[in-house]
Amino acid sequence: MALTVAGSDSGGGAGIQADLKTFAALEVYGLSAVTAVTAQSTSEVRGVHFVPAAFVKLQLETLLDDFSVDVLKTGMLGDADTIAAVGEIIEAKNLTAVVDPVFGSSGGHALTTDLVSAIEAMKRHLLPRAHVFMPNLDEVGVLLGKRPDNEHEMIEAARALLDLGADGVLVKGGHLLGDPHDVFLEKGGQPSVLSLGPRIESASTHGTGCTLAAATAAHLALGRRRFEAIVEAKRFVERAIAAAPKIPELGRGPGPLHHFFRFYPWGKSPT
Ligand code: PXL
Repeated sequence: MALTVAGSDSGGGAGIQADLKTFAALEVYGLSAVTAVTAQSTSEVRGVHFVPAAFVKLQLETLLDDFSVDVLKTGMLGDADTIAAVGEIIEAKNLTAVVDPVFGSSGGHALTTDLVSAIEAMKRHLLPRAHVFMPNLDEVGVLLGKRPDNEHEMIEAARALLDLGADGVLVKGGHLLGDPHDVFLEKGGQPSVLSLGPRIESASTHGTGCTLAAATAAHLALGRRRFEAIVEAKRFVERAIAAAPKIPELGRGPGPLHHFFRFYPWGKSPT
């Protein structure tokens, strides 16, 4: 069973919605604690309404008192108090955590109330409790003060994030030019460069980061080891991007992935 702690994307492509679709597509039962509600389409974020940290905590405690959660996944958390509360619960309940350190949308909209305190809280409370910490290059830049712009710098960044206390790190290099590759590093291990093949030219990339983290959490919940879980998750994302159609009905901005590609082609009812 997997539990996502993340924000709602009203457009259905990222956040809680992407996470629950991913869990379901990978046949893992999903729970959710909502940290924020966004008024969002593929082309814009018009507003964000944050859930107070105490109420996020109440959702988590309520769930954890009843369900057996294998893996917790975090996305948009909104503010330092929520980040600290989630970190404390991971510690208290000894949960396996996949942390996607979301600070803003890929369109550049802020998804935290105060960036400085959120960064500090992330480094103090959440990063040291992450089984897998998976920032993209911009998020590495925000956390470490320098955005990697080649593979060597990605490996250095992964080392720095392990030094800050993460147990395993995936630095996602999708925003570098050329074919995408990521760097994986875990405590006591050597860095691995992961690539899946040529970049898929697609306008359907909204929610890619959320989906990758959720798929990693799902594969961990299914019993895979960390490295295999990440490799399987990357495959899932690649196929979900490739299966997504770019049609006008799906909005003017970057479109959602097709999470259920294994079950039915886009647009066809499974019945
Ligand atoms: O991809 C980051 C992200 C996370 N969570 C929510 C979002 C977004 C990006 O749009 O809306 C709720």
